[in-house]
Amino acid sequence: MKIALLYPLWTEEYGKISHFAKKAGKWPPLNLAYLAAIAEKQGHEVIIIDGEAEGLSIEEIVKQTKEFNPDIIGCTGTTPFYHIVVEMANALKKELNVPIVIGGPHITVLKGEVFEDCFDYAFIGEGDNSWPEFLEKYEKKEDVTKIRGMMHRDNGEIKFTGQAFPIHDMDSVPSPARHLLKADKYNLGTSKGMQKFTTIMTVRGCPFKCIFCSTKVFGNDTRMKNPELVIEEMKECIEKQGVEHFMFLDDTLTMNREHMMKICELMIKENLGVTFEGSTRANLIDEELIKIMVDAGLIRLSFGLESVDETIRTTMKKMVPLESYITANKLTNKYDIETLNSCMIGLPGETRETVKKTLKFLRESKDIKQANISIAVPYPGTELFEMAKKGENGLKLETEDFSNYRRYNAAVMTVGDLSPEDLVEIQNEAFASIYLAPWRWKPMINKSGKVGALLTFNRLVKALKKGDTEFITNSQLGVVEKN
Ligand code: B12
Ligand code: SF4
Repeated sequence: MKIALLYPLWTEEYGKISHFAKKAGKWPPLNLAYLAAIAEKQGHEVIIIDGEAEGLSIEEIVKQTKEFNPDIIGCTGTTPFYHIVVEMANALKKELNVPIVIGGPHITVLKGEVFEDCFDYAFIGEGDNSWPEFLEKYEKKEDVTKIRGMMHRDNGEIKFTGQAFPIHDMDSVPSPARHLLKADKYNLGTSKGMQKFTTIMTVRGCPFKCIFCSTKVFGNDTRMKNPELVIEEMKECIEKQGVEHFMFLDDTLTMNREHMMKICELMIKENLGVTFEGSTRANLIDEELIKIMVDAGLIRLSFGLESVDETIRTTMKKMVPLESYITANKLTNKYDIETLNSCMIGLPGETRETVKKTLKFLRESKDIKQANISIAVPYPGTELFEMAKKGENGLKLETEDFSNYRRYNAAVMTVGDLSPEDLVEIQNEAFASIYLAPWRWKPMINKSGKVGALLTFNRLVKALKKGDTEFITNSQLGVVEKN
């Protein structure tokens, strides 16, 4: 059969700040590449159209899909951009009479609520077992309605066979079919300049339970890919796609210390000569581990710091002591690793005072060289969503229009006295406040480019024009005048 896997352009939705989003957006759609590999293994002919990477409109995606003339169309979607996938599927339905199937985090959580008519089948949870079974049965014209992990309609009634069982043997999942992607489209700014990069996943699942996190596809059970196979996958990316930098997508990169150690040892032994980065918890690193990771090519590490307020920290259940961030950043600085500390405003208990506390901490902690501020979003299926819906902890859910469920320039909850508009304004000022520190400019320009730097400057000008710089101190403004 011929299978078209489609990923629409989504960063345009960010309007003026779409440049930032685009920088983050040109990432390979790894899920589609996994599904493509499974389908190719069964002998099907597959294409992936990455509308985001190639800047394609929905009309253009429809045109290219028609030219390919597929037997099945597959798409994926996260919460805030699901409406674009629906728009694309509706446009395809008008032109092509083939089943359109959907999977991914949004439908996995909301199931029947978002199983729009434009979709014929939906995959709930991990697709690695249900997708090949579906393809095989569909091709043989056998019954596909009993396959575990799927939804379909029976005389207009939605039927669901239960969430797919998680894959236990990660080694049985074929490596993503990256050869179907245009490798030169995927570049990422790092301290080494723009690098050809790809994403890679060596562990699925996360045992932690942060209230804002939407890890509903992979769940709490962690499963690891054999390090030898990880290295094989990396080698293929280097040899066939010229990949220079790897972004590890594991939820917590150093969750299993021995596993990471082994991967790094093999990277060194095989002399891969690439760089890599990932995200982890500040209390899950130590010097021995960091040293070997650096020897293997680690150049950037991200931590989720979120807030410094202890009450907020307890409520969000992150369970990483605040002191760990100082120790961890000191350590990563020692090894010259660019370190990003992600903070969040608008968690339960947030007030203007708690935001100021977080910003003060970031201003005064010289060890924290790079930070980022997003707005807490209550993704459906999270504990935060339930709290906001029930009006607990001073939260009020203002909308269930999921297209606003982004982390930048949009907020959907009132948090105590802070309205969604207040949170967007505070995010602007907080960004400006963080990036007024000159030692943060270089890493920021590396990551976002000169246009990104101008946009951050623009945030500051906007804040100053308003004549309200509550979150920017006078001494910081002095820095602006001098520069
Ligand atoms: C890399 C990543 C990104 C990259 C995107 C890269 C890309 N092109 O795909 C970037 C940085 C751009 C990004 C942005 C955002 N992300 Co993000 N991201 C991730 C991350 C870390 C890995 C995604 C991934 O590749 N996973 C591996 C694949 C294999 O998993 P998967 O997509 O779930 O696919 C499996 C199944 O869902 C299923 N499946 C999926 N699609 C389909 C389709 C078919 C036809 C079938 C059969 C099966 C199937 O089969 C797959 C294999 O089992 C996840 C966390 C995670 N652990 O997954 C968050 C995650 C997906 N992101 C999330 C969010 C919230 C966002 C943003 C909204 C953040 C923001 N800026 O506001 C944006 C949205 C971007 C978008 N277009 O949707 C949430 C999604 C929550 C939700 N309810 O939708 C996640 C789950 C993080 C979290 N724990 O909260 N993200
Ligand atoms: S935020 Fe990170 S550590 Fe917390 S549950 Fe999600 S993936 Fe796990």
